[in-house]
Amino acid sequence: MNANLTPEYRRAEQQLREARTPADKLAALEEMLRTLPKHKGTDGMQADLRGRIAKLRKEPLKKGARSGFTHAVPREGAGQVALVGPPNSGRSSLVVALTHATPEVGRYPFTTLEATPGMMRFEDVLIQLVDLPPVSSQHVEPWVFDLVRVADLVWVVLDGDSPLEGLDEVRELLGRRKLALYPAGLAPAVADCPDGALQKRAVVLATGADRAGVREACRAADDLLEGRWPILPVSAVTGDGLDLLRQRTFEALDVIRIYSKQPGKPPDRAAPFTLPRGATVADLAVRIHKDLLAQMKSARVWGSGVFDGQTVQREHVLSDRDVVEIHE
Ligand SMILES: Nc1nc2c(ncn2[C@@H]2O[C@H](COP(=O)(O)OP(=O)(O)O)[C@@H](O)[C@H]2O)c(=O)[nH]1
Ligand SMILES: [Mg+2]
Repeated sequence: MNANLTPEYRRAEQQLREARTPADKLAALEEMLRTLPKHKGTDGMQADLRGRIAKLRKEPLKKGARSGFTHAVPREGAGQVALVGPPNSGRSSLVVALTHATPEVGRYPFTTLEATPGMMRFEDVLIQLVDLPPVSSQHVEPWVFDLVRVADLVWVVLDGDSPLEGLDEVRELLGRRKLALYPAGLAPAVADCPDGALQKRAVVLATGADRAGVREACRAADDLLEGRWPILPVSAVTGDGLDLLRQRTFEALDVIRIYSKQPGKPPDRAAPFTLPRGATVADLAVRIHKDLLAQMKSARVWGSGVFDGQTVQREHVLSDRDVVEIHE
């Protein structure tokens, strides 16, 4: 079969062969789906991967399953963000400030012992934040690494008083579990990535921007790291930096928003579908309904890169904010 598979896809395939836990398998399958070239010739492979992912995602819910991954958080919205940081770095406070969720905020190092999801709004999409217990050299709940593996993005949440130490510690502890972070917006650095590690995009932020000296500490850290790990100062108390954080997070997820419409009706602007950048009309059809792709005859698109209402085929690559009408 000649599906023009990319080196990224081959790497993900290799990851799958080496995967030992359901979480690793899930992460590898999702990476395969993400990097699989999307065209007619790979429709079957796409369907197969989607089926295997769906099956694995259900697995932890199986009664009496002994292996498996007990703290899985079902993904919702435009993407899942895992909040990783040292004890008391302000993860739970951010989740409280940005979502309707109510994880406990406290002065004790291990206040948060569960994974607590909440939905953060950015413009017309919702992004899922998952508050996690701390990572520290003293102790990490082992399942925290599983959740990081399957997340779309990591927020490294640092205490603004000592951002550099925190960043080093987080990267070191994840690295031991073969998880390599790289800053969103920059390409993964080969030198930073130990053999066989899973690369995860990260946005790095420091809390406490309302306190004296924190912004300076962030700037000093940026200088020391020569701009390789931009640190965004934020405050859960004053809300400083939170708008920028939402925006950076949306950009880091690298998704596009698509509004579907029915023939003769206005588009549904209330709840866009979100798809990975590079997604096609076929990807959208599958997302809308599992049988729609088989029934689809053609589609019309309004948006950038097309004239209004242009008829396109299933391989057509969509752009952010396109309006799409699918004809059966
Ligand atoms: N001044 C200030 N205090 C904060 C900020 N974020 C968190 N805190 C405080 O830091 C402590 C730890 O916060 P928490 O969210 O529980 O940290 P977690 O352990 O990372 O979840 C709490 O006392 C918070 O009130 C912030 O942006 N500014
Ligand atoms: Mg907490």
